[in-house]
Amino acid sequence: MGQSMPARTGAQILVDSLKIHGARMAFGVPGESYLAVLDALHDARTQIPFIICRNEGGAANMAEAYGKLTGEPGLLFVTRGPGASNATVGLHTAFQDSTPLIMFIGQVGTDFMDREAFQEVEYRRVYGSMTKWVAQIDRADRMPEYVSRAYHTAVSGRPGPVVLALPEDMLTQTATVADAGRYQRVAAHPGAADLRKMRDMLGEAQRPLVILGGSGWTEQACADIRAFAEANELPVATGFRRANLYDNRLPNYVGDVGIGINPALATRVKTADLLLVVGSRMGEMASSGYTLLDVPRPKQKLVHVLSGAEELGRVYQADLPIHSGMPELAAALRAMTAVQRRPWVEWRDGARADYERWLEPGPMPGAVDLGAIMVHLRKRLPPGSIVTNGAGNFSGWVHRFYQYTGLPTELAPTSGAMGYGVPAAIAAKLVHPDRTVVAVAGDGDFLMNGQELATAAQYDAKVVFLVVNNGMYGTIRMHQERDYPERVSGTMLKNPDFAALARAFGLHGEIVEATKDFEAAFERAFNASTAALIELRIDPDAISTRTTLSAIRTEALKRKNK
Ligand SMILES: Cc1ncc(C[n+]2csc(CCOP(=O)(O)OP(=O)(O)O)c2C)c(N)n1
Ligand SMILES: [Mg+2]
Repeated sequence: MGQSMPARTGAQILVDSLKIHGARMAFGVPGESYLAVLDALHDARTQIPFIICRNEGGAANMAEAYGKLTGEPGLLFVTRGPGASNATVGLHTAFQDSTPLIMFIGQVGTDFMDREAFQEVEYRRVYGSMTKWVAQIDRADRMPEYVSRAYHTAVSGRPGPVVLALPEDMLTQTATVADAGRYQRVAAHPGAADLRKMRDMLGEAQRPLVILGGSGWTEQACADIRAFAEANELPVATGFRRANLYDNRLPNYVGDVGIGINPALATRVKTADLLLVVGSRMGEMASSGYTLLDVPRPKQKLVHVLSGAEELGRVYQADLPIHSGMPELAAALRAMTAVQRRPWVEWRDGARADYERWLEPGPMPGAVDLGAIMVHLRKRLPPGSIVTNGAGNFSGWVHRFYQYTGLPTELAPTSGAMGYGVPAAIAAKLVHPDRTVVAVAGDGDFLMNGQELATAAQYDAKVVFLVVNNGMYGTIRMHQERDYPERVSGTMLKNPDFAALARAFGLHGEIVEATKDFEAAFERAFNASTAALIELRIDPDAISTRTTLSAIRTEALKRKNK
């Protein structure tokens, strides 16, 4: 058998391994350091198209979005030093968002290694704190082993990013070696005693609340959780930027526990007597700065389910910690007999009523009302549409007023990274060509990866980009006016004409300066033969869904002069 096996280069063994593990596309920016991989990808171009990007930061965000969309590792290829450095933002997001991703770096050859040769970096040190594993593959014959371990590491337990460095000479070395099999995700299952105890706790509760979050979910797992929640008539909330884990239109969905949480929901989280937290770490953003649950011992009874054992007990001491994958837990909950006594139906309906009130936008200064635009998109976008965003105050309108219709319809960085929404939307359109994809970006946020409009044009990814232009880094300005009123520093922006910019990339572009013009502009963008961009010129005073910049400034001045 071994005799008939052909010798292959390290690069060919790598690409063959990726095919075996089910790769459907890869993202990156080329480098002379991994020409042999590019050559092997040439042979595999129908199975694994290589999506070339304009900055590794864009490519890394696309790979991260691919991981979020599919549950399989997003693949990223970058060159050494400069390329790898640009990609870091995507690794950080994959780490914080628990998204499976594998980054391959074309590394300096072993002949020059450790001399600080051209663009040489020691990746184990650089990426040690924001990846699950970093390694360098020094022998072509160990390629199947390393790639298999990378896939297993990225998807198992708490998912996350992995980095593999590929010395240039190893990629052209030949070896005769058997391929590994396809990877298998390894997950813990909830024990029978855990499930009995959980059901007993539910049976004793008066005011229970389910909070869904984290990664590792599948459409089936979401359907199973829904069946469990409906059978037990439970209210369901979602974590920060995880609102698509539950169809927001369902009558037992009660909102998300993100930044700018509905105060009524915050009160309910605090006064619940049982929290079933499934998948969410209840990190700083989901816990309103660790105020919703006491650290380390919450007042509420807590059932905490996480896929990584090392995360259980890290911040919160749960009454019942359960180590389980999300699909495994959800299937067990669906199979569980519903509790008979359910004194919380009124509590659930009250929570839903709080949410529905929160969904109604109030007045907003200026001629373009983002709340009204989100309400329009809620009605206009077909179910299953994917809405992406990066970081900035503009995202507050999306998270509060748009309704996500189930997994996977939301791509947003829990890491709070600006520049995410544009590349994530392009990846979404490539993975799901039949779905409508809308990216919402701030003016600051957009230009962090706006160069990827070229990628949208090149691959004909028909995304509708909405750029919310308030002429500033609004989030920072908001904090600035609160702490240093009337001392604007480092937060004002002079912007390009975004619509003209889109047209320069060969896309459709237009500007909306009044709410009433949005509907027609959106139809033109939606029906355009290319991707399209709409710049929304909003009033800088409209700083959030709840307050204005001038109100914040006045408050701060009053405090200061007291
Ligand atoms: C990559 C990155 N750099 C800086 C920040 C800090 N930051 C958070 S929000 C923000 C401003 C966002 O501005 P914009 O996109 O225009 O949205 P706005 O708040 O004005 O709606 C900045 C600079 C960040 N979160 N991510
Ligand atoms: Mg802005």
